[in-house]
Amino acid sequence: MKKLKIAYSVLVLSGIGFIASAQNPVVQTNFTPDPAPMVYKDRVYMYAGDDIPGFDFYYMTKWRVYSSSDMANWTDHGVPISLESFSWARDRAWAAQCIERNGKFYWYICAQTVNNDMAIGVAVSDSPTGPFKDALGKPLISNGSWSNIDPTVYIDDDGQAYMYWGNGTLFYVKLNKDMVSYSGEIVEVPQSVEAFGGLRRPGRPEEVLQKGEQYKDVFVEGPWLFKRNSKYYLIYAGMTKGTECLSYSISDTPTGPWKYQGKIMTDQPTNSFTNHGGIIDFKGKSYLFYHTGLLPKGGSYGRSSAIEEFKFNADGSIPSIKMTKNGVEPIGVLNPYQRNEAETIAWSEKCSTKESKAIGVYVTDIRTGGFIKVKAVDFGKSSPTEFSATVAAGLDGGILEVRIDSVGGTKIAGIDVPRTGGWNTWKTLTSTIAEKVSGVHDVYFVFKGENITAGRELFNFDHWTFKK
Ligand code: FUB
Repeated sequence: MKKLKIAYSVLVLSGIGFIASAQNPVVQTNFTPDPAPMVYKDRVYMYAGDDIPGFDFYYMTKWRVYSSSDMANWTDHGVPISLESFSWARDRAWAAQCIERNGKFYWYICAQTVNNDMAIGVAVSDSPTGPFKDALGKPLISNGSWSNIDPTVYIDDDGQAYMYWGNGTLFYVKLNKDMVSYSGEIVEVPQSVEAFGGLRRPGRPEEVLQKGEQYKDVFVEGPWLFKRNSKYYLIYAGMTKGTECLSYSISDTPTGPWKYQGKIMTDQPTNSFTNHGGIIDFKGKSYLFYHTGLLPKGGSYGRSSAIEEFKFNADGSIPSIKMTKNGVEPIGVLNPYQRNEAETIAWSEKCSTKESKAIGVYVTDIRTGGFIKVKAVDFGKSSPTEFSATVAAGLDGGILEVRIDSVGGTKIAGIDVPRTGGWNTWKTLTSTIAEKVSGVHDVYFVFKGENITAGRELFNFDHWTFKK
């Protein structure tokens, strides 16, 4: 048994170099393609899809929400909407975006209809995390076209809302103030060299390049509209050497004419054919959200959200942005003396999340060798005296250790989780603080079982707190 324990520590410690700094992909418990960030009050909400790898197409049935106040620790709010939420939708829960107007939240989605075409719908809620309800009971945009995907909505300073969308062809329409109907015609924005850098070559996919030809750019899909210093920016998935890139165009009006500006993110190791982006400013910094296929077991049909901080150039142009593993640094601290959800995570391994009607989202599928890292936890000047965690175990349970600064770092508390009477029979268990801790630290909740080779599910974990 002793030998086994030593082998385990070496295994864990050897992984620290990568683990300690990684922030991308942002979510490790699920696949999260097509991220759409929204700033509301002092938090960023990230709306994403849900790739189900193992199929040879984008088979997706639901949409997820996460939020963060510091850009590093992301809280999982579960699955507020799915294909089942829209009676007219039968398949392909593809890219979506949620925006707020007058205290209501409008989540624009696209999905395949019973006629096998794609349509855009909208769900509404009083809260950014739901519950959401299909606002119309039918699509907002449905006209038999396969191009009705990837809606993005922007409300201009004069209150006029615009919705852009498209695949291969870009469209827009003016939304009414109710945000669930539109006025005027749907306008098609012509593909042109001036607007999007290149032309779609008829009858030939862009990735097939003839000898001596140069790759051009083109609007492919995934538009994202925003305004900065009186210029309108349209970022979108363009085309590079055989995969999508992120490109952008600008205009003096929200309806164009658009002027192509170049590629933002291109020719980088991504392991995914598609990319899909969104840009926000939050607490004085600018962030690009995008996706890659870089999560283990990921790929073109298993994509995950990632984030990079960047600075606009002095002339307002967007620099070329690199995909990184390190992602972004926290821009705030986490208070350990409040109730914290176990599903508030900066990085995790060997666990996943689930939701129940009774308690909402919780961490499940916890295995030996797994952990949850929470970044920049501020213990203050004096040490806490107690740690408590709310857990449930249908079988033997396991050990929940609290360590600081690394998976093998100083252990400050530990809880032996017994069989609680069921996987949803929750018990709050307390540990005294073994080693005093103060100041700001990364906290690791490390999961261990008695028999480390068994790899069985240990316990479920809902929330935690420290007490002084
Ligand atoms: O996620 C399915 C589709 O792939 C999206 O709608 C596109 O933007 C591309 O990312």
